[in-house]
Amino acid sequence: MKIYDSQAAPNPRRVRVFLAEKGIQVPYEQVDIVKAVNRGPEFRKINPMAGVPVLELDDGTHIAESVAICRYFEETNPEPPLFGVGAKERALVEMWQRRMELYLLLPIADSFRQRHDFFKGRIRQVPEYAEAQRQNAEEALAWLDTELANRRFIAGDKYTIADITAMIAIDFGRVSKITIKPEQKNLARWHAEVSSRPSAKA
Ligand SMILES: N[C@@H](CCC(=O)N[C@@H](CS)C(=O)NCC(=O)O)C(=O)O
Repeated sequence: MKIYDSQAAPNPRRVRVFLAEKGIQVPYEQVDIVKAVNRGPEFRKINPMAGVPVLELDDGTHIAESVAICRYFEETNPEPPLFGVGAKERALVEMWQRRMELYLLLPIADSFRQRHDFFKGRIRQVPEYAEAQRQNAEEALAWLDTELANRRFIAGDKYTIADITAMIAIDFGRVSKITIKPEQKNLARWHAEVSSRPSAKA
C-alpha cells in the first residue's frame, strides 16, 4: 500500500491529517505536480482525472478522491470515528463535509486555479470566475463564523472530517489572500483549536 502525495497541495494534506488523527502510517510517494507529472500519460493510468492524492492498495486497486480515501481508512480503522457514529450523526457529518467541500474548498481552489500561472495551459481559465469564487469564499467564511458561534466544531461537538476539509481549505486560501477577518472571532477560535492538534502538521 502507498499514497501518491504532494506536500504543498490541500487535498493530499486532507488525507495526511486524517491519517494522523487515526494514527495510521502509510508510505508516501511524492508526485511532482509543479512539473505536471500528474498530468502525464503514466500517472493518468493511475488516476485518469490526474489529481493527487491516490491510494494504491496491495492488490493494485487505485482509489482517488481524498474523501473516498478517508472513507476507506474509516472502515479499516474505525477509531477514532471521523465520519460520525449512528444514523443522525453520520448524516450531519456528511452534510457539513459536503458543505465545506462545495461552498468553501471549491471556491477557494477556484480562486487560485482560475487565474494563477500554475494552471495556465493545464485547465480552461476564466479570471472573472476566479474573482466570483473569491467573493463566494469570503461569504462562506462570514457564514461559517456565525455557525461557529454556537458549537465547538463544524459538525457539532466532535472533531470530524468536516473540520479537516475546512482547515485545509482555509489554510490554502492564503495563496489567494483569502483569510479569516479580525472580526470573525468564532472562526478564529475554531481555527486556532484545530490548528493546534498535532495532526495539523501532517
Ligand atoms: N477532488 C479531488 C481533487 C484532486 C486535486 O485536484 N488535487 C490537486 C491537489 S489539491 C492536484 O492534483 N493538482 C495538480 C493539478 O491539477 O495539476 C480530491 O478530493 O482528491
